[in-house]
Formats: sequence, structure tokens, C-alpha cells
Amino acid sequence: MGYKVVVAGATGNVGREMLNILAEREFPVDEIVALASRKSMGTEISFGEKTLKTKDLDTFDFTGWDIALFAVGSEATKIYAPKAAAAGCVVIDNSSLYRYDPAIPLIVPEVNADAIEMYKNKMIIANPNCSTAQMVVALKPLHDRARIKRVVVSTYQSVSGAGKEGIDELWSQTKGIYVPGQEVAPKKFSKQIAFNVIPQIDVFLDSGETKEEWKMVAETKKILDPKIKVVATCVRVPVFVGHSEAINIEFEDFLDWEEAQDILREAPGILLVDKREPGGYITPIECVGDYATYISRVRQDSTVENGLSLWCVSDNLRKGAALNAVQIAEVLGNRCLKKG
Ligand code: 2RA
Repeated sequence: MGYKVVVAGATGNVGREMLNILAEREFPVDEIVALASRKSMGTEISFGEKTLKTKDLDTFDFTGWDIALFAVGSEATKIYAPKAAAAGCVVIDNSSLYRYDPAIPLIVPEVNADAIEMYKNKMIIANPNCSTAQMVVALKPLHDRARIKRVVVSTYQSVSGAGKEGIDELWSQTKGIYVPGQEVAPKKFSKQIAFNVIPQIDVFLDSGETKEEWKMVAETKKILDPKIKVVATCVRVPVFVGHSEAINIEFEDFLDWEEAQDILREAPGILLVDKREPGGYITPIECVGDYATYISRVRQDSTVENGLSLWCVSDNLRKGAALNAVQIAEVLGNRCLKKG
């Protein structure tokens, strides 16, 4: 006995990971369908040992389906998520379309699973941005102990956050640098990404922030605590998968770095790797394919009254997108939905 599950956007990087993770975690599935745009219809996609052929999202009837994991981008979500919701199928959406709607829960299960009850408002649950998801997993247990006042975060975000085009551009540009005549001009990114870093992710806002930076502020407030002040600098780096973050935290109460390590060691979703020796920390290449948010380099920040600094790394396609969506589906299944 399980659920009838839809994965919309199944041919993309996140959609494929959703199917992998549903199978890996043995999510109770009675029936599953992979949806894609008409041009990708019939594409074969793995689901555990099985192979699914994608069906057309545009003509799909959501009636009788329990949960739909959406990884289709805001434009398509705007059209198809309300259709699914109206048919009684709960949507877990990876786009940013509904994240800031106060009637829609924005969930990271390790942080605010209780907010899931709000799903009934619109039959939609939002999945956060990748850079926020891993950061709030790290912040939550520390906030519970010493109350966070302010966070300063700098991100080092992989090209897979920009989708397949981002991955392809880093790959072809890197090769092109060594092969005369095969140089690749920037297209997906605003400047060369191979052997470079770019301090822009998403569009610029009037404030001078980028939208990615604004998302980290707005989403941290919604998921964790509206009183926490956040300032972010988001940077694209020539890494295929895995986002890294240097996080400086100012607390109301003093928190010793060793106690912070003990708290993080016990916290859900976190693996602490912090040896204070060469290589005694995690880099993005080591987190690929994992579920954990890795924390390293925990240390006192003596430039503020009660400060700590740390390094946080996670697989952006997993905890930053597909894994978090499947975890939300697990909470929904355990707390809210009846099995079919
Ligand atoms: C990025 N945060 O890394 C985006 C993806 N959601 O570009």
C-alpha cells in the first residue's frame, strides 16, 4: 500500500534525481508516472530497476494521483501546478513561484516540518532554493541553542544549479581553452565560467542584490525565523555539482566552537567533518551523490561579540532540490495522507 506519485520535469537533472531518490529511499509507491514536455515524450528514464517512458505533462489528468513532485520551472509550474492541485493531487514544487506566498508552506524537514499542515490551504508545498536549504539545516540546531541575530554568507555555487546548459557550458568552455579554434563564448553565464568565478547568480534587483541573494534572505526568514538578519553574496564557481558556503553567524548568547561541533554532530541531516588539519574538511567533489549537509571549519569569530564561522557543503541537486522534495513527500505521507 502506497501512493500514486507523479514526477513532472522527469528528463531534467532534478527530475531524474527525484526518481533516483524515491527509489533509493523506497518511498511507498503504488504507481508512478514520469512527465515531460511534449518534445521529450517517450524518453526512457530509470526508476530503480524499472524504466519509465515519459508522458506529456500538457495532457496529463492528475485526477486520482496523490503527490506530484514538480521540477519544471516557474512558467510551466504556473500552468500545471494549479491543475494538479484542483484535481486533489498535492504538489511539491521546486520552482520559486510559490515560495514567498504566505499561504503556502516552504519546508526543509529538518527545520520546519510542522509547517506542512498548511499544505491544505492550496494543496501546494514549496521546496526552497538550493543555497538556502543547506544553510538552514546548519543554522537550525545552533539557533535553538544560542539564538542567531545575524548571518553573513558567501556562496560558491556549482554550475548544475543553472541546469544542463550550465553543465554543458563549463564542460565545452574548459575543453575549448585547450583546443585552438574551439573556444566557447559565454552564453548561459554572463562571463567565462571555465577557470573563473562570477559574482552573479540570477538577475539584479533595484537594491543591487541579485535575486539569488534576496532568496537566501527571504527564505531563511520564512523557514527558520523572521528575526534573523541575513546578508548574502552568491558566486558561481567552475564546479559541476555541490554548493559550498562560508557562513559567519552572530548569536545573542555565547556559543563555544567545541559545543557548536557537538551540537552539529548530533543534528539531523548533518555530517561534521572538522579535523583542523590539511584535508580535514569537506569539498564539493566529496559530497556528490550524498544526502548529508557537511559542516567543516567550525571556529570562533572574535570580530563580533558572540560569533562563529563555518564551512557548509552539500549536493545541490539532492539536499538542495530533489532530496528535500522527497523528504517533504515523506513527511506528507507520514503525517497527512492516507495510503491508497
Ligand atoms: C542556482 N540556486 O544555483 C540556483 C538553482 N536553484 O543557480
